[in-house]
Amino acid sequence: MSTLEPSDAAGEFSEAGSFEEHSSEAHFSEASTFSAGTLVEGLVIRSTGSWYRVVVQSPDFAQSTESATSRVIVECRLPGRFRLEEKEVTNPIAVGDRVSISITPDGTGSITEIHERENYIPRKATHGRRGEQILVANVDHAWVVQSLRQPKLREGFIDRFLVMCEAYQVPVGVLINKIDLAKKRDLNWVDDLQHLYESLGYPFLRVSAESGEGIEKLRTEMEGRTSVFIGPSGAGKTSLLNAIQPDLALRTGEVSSYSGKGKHTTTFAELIPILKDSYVVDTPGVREFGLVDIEPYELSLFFPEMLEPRKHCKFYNCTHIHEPGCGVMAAYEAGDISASRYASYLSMMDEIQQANGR
Ligand SMILES: Nc1nc2c(ncn2[C@@H]2O[C@H](COP(=O)(O)OP(=O)(O)OP(=O)(O)O)[C@@H](O)[C@H]2O)c(=O)[nH]1
Ligand SMILES: [Mg+2]
Ligand SMILES: [Zn+2]
Repeated sequence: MSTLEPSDAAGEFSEAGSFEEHSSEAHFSEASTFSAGTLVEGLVIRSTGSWYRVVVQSPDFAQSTESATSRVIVECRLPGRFRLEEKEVTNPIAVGDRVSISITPDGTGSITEIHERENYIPRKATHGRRGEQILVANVDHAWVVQSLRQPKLREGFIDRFLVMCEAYQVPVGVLINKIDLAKKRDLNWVDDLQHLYESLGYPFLRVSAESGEGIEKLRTEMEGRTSVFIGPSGAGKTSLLNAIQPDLALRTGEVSSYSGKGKHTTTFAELIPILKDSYVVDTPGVREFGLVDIEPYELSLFFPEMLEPRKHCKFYNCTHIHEPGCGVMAAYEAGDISASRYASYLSMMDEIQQANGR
């Protein structure tokens, strides 16, 4: 069982990305046996911009006993009219979307309908393009992944992502990886963080892809759900998935000892089948998670500890920074709001106000 299959051995020498290629395809049976014109529903697991990889129930499902082989992959195109309809987003269809497709004579599919999303996580468009991009749709649970060191844990990153998830109604938790690298004082810090985030209602797990600590707990959290991992490059998102299910054998990268940063090993978001009836989206590392579509006066709605104090503000449009009679500042001064969270609030407010002023 531990020996490499010939295909794995070959993969070691091929281009970047080929392991991911290999691992996702291994879960599904080969080419579809649908006849042209058939209409089916499926789940988008990968998007390259022009082609969408969609997983659908196999037509010979009845004879199949194993669930993995009851599904097939259909490579699909999106007719131009959809691209025109959704102007504000740069990608009309995202990983995680449920779609209807029509099988074409060459065995590929044409997307005919995008089903309504339960939720989604947006991010600012990359490569200097304007507007927003949908990172992933229909998420059951998101995890913000930070490594304790290499790269160093940043509370500001955690708070930004938590705010985005609150704003977009995505359940979210905090994962602190590389706990094996912890020194004594690091552990006290992590204890404080755990106390803080749990008191705000966020699940908090300390894990190590290296030593295996916490992996069983994480596995339980992921079972039966579609999860997504977000964090900086090098935090160990992909390594955690490999620890959860070693036969995924996804490509991981080194962290540069010079900069302490990762090298962007994962290059696109992909929905990966993992465990039983579960999916996970491994995303490429992001340096910072930008805020999308949040107004200055609503920012405090996405900080659970500010919900009650903000009711006591004298002004209905209080920004909780300088106004007299501010309930949030009073709570902060009384020690009921942590210094790091209030600092995150100020930094996000600054970003929103600057963006609005432009
Ligand atoms: N010591 C230690 N190293 C780890 C751990 N998890 C991951 N690493 C190392 O961190 C480096 C980066 O891991 P990746 O899994 O590629 O990180 P990533 O977050 O997927 O990075 P991107 O794909 O670039 O976003 C690799 O060298 C891993 O071996 C851990 O728990 N402990
Ligand atoms: Mg990765
Ligand atoms: Zn206020």
